[in-house]
Amino acid sequence: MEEIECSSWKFLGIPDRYSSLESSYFHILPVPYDATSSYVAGARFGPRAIIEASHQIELYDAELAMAPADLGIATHDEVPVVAGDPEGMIARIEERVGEIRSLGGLPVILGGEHTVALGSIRTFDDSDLMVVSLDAHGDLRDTYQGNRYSHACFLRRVSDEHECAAFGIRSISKAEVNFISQKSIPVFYARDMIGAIDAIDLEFIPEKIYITIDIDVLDCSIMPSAGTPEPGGLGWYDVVSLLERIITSRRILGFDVVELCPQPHNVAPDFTAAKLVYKVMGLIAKYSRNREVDATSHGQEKK
Ligand SMILES: [Mn+2]
Repeated sequence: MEEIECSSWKFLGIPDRYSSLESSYFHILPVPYDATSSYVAGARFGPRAIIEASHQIELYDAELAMAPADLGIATHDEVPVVAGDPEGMIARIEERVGEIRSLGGLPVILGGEHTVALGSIRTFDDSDLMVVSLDAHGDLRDTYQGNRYSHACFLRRVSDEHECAAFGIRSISKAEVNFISQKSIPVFYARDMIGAIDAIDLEFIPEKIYITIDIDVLDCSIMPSAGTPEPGGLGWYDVVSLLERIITSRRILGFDVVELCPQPHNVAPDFTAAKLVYKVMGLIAKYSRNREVDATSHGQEKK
């Protein structure tokens, strides 16, 4: 077996020829930010835990019969955290994601609390974009603890600008339920999804999407390392099947995995989060329309 140098600050620890900024398709942006956590703090340690755990992932994905790493995965430096200024933090993330997009790369954000996804989503002004959220919580409050940019308001701020849909919900306030019926936001409750992923009608999802995954969409038995763990969540294969159906034949403009809050004596959830990141890359590589569109755009503006 070929001896490869392993970089501790790279997703998968892959060698330079598979991880250069110029040639990689996927671009990991770690954002260690968790200013507004309301229960367990520590999502700031999420990106590092995911990158560390990723070194144990088998590069070949036997289910997909390919190695997604062949497309190249660059890992960028962490976004430095601005304390006490959520909007300033969102602006920094937006700038860094803009840089990734100008390289022609697909942004992959590692949180951090869910608010970090706003900085990524804000780089897209496409009116036909839908933001697809996987999350135990509604995150549709207008404000939370006096903050419009709390993690609990994430999807509400997205809904100010884009169409959105939410999957895996099992904790939501009455006011949020009223809001979703008022705005006709498609919401799928975890209880109705488990064991029935293939029966969900996903025709309403347009071609262009951004996917945001709060790790607590997974059940707390396999994902205890969440900032706000909830019982009754989806299993690994539920989430993978759902993502495969969402990604197939669509264009994914970017995605994020957020809210991993690592525990010192249980690395399994860190590995699960890392493997989910790699699985989404594989599903995009195999089933999305991304590569077809990228291949025909020949350096023209990619939007
Ligand atoms: Mn959540």
